[in-house]
Amino acid sequence: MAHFPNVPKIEYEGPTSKNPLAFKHYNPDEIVEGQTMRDFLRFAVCYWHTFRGTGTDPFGSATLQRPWDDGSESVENAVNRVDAAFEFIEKLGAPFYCFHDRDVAPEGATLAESQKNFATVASKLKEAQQRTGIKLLWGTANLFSHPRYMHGAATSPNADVFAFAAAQVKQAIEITHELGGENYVFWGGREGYHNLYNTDMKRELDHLARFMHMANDHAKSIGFTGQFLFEPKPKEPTKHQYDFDAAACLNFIRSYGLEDVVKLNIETNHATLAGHTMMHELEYARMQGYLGSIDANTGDLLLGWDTDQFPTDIYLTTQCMLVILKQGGLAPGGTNFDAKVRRESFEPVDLFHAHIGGMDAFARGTRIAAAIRADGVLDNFVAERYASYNDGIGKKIENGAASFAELESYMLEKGTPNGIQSGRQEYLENVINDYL
Ligand code: XLS
Ligand code: NI
Ligand code: NI
Repeated sequence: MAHFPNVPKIEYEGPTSKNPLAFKHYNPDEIVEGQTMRDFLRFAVCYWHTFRGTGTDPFGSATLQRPWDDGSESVENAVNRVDAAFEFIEKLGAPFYCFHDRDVAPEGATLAESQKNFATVASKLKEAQQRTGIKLLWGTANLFSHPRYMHGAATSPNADVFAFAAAQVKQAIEITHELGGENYVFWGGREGYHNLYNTDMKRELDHLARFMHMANDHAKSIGFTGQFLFEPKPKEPTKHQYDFDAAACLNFIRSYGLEDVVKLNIETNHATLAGHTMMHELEYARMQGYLGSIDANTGDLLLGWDTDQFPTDIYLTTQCMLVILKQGGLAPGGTNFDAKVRRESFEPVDLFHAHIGGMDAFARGTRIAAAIRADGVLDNFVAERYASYNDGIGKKIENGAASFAELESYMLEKGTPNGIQSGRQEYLENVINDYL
C-alpha cells in the first residue's frame, strides 16, 4: 500500500522547473570537486522528527496528520511505520537515515521487553534497507525521554540509572552494527545540570568519560568500526549541557583520553544557541581533525529555543560547504536533517517540501562554495593576510626559533610594524554576494 500515493519519485528537473515535487538544484550525479553530490552530501532523513514528530509544542497538542500511524505505542504500529518511512526516503532519494532506539521501537515495561521490541523492529529495518538500498548513517539511544533519566543518564547521581543507560547503549551499538551503520552518535540528552548546589560536576564528568570508554570497549569487542560522534549542545533541556560546544567537547575528549575514539557531529541550531555561527563550529572542529558529521537544520533569530527548522538560507549552506569542501567531505559522516516541519505544516506532503528545500539549499551552497574556492578569492586573500609569517621574523616566530629578547631587539631596531593591511570585510562580503 502506498502511503504517499500522490507523490512520485522526486527527480532533478533543474532551476527552471516550477514543479514543487522536484529538485531544482540537487543533482545527485553532478560532480563537484571530484565527487558526485550524492557522495559528497550524504543526505540522511531523521526518524525522530520526520516519522515520530506529532506537532506538539509547550502550548498545544498534536497537529500532524500521519495516516499510516495508529498513534499507539505498539510494536505492530512501529513495524508498519517502517514501510511508510522507507517509501518516503526512497521517493525522496536520500541515501541514508538515522534513528534513536526509541524512535523506531517502543519502550517496554522492562529492559528485556524493550530489547525485544527493538530487535523485532530492527529486523524489519534490515529487510527494508536490503530492499531499497537505503543505508544507516548513524544510530543512537534515547537517554532523555524516560522519567528514569530525569537527572541524566551517564551523569545521573544514581548508579543504577548509569547501568540501565549502559544496557540501552550496548544494544543500540549492536543494532547499529547489525544494520551496517557507519557512525554512532552520543548526544548528551540530559547530561548537564540545572543547579550546582546539588551537583558534583567533577564526578559527573568522570562518569560520562567512563561511559564513553565502556561504549568504545564494547564496540571494539563486537567488531563495530563505525565512527563515534559527540553532538555539542549548550542548553535544553538543562541550563548547562556538558557538551556545550565544539571547544567544550574537545576539552572533554582530550582530558579523558578519548582522542582516538570520538569526533563531532555539529548541529546548526546548537551552534547558534551557544552563541556561535555554524561556520565557526565547523571550522573549529575541522581545523583540529574532529569534524565528523552534521545535523543540518536552523533556528529562528527571533525565537530563543532549538526550533530545528529545515535549512533554506543560501548564505548558511554556502558557509557550511566552504568548510566541508575544505575538508574534502564528511564521509563516513553525512548531512542529517535533524529538522522538523512546523506544526502548522500538518500534511504528509509537507515532509517532501521540507526535505526537497533543504537538499536544494545544500546543493546550491555546494556549487557556490565550489565556485568561490575555484577562484581562490577567499583563500588567496587569507594567505596574503598572513604572508608576513612566511619568511623573516614571522617564520622564526612560527618555527619557535624566536625569543622575546630577540623580538625586542628586532622591534627596537625597526621602530614600528610595517605593512599592516585592511581586513576588507565589506569588500569580501560583496565578493561572496557576487557568487550567490
Ligand atoms: C537534540 C539533538 C538530538 C540528536 C540525537 O537536540 O539534536 O536530536 O541529534 O540525539
Ligand atoms: Ni537540536
Ligand atoms: Ni541533533
